Amino acid sequence: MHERRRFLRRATLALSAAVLAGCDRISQSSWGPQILGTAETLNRHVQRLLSPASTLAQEYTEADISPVFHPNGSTNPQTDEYLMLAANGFKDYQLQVDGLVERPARLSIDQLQQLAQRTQITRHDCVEGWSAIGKWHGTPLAAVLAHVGVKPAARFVVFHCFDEMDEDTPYYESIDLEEANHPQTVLAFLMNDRPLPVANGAPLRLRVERQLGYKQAKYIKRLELVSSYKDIGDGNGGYWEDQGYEWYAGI
Ligand SMILES: Nc1nc2c(c(=O)[nH]1)N[C@H]1C(S)=C(S)[C@@H](COP(=O)(O)O)O[C@H]1N2
Ligand SMILES: [Mo]
Repeated sequence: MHERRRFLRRATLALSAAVLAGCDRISQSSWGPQILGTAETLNRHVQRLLSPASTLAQEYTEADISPVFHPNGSTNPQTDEYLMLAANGFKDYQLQVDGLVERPARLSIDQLQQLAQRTQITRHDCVEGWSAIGKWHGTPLAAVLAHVGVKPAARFVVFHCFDEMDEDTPYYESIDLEEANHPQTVLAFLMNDRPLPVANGAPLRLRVERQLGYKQAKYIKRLELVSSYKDIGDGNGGYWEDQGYEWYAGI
């Protein structure tokens, strides 16, 4: 597995170099700068060539589920809004969905459940060097997007979270619409057959299984459809991205 990953990394680098070599010419044309604006975007495009949109992350069996799923990052949000919701078991929770959508909505967990449901057992890989296998059950993000109707100008889904990091900066993340509509991209409310624990992101977290741990936004408060994430946070598409991590965190 490691060998294969190393091979893919190397192939990615080689391809990036090859594409970059042709890049000067491409960036003369009007669409060039948009598509090849940053090495980051390029990296994502090259990764997509190696692993197309339809690729599924590996799924595991019940026997593979880790006895402990180590909570990481925020594990106990302390904002007033979150504490109020937590105080009565998140019964009043509603996911806000707005931005570039036809029908902005507020959806309870029950309403989400009625849209569609999916279960998957997958491996979570954190950049800090640990992995864990967990069983996730929730609503595919694609079903939520279909419910609200995505406007043509929308390109990304931004996940705004309840928890605040240093200096009151809220955690946030973003993925593009291709990733958002992938069958394994799920808004999960059950973990290992039980309501998601607070430590792991209650009441609702993202599972976007082909990417690293920091993309798996916990404590989701609001989904915002945007054409660009430049005006959110420091403009790099996520809390950790604003500290220098890659936006496309492919595994
Ligand atoms: N809202 C929010 N989401 C978050 C984080 C966080 O601090 N806040 N940490 C991320 C990181 S780095 C990891 S590895 C996973 C950890 O998920 P877990 O607590 O279920 O293990 O959540 C991710 N999502
Ligand atoms: Mo992580």
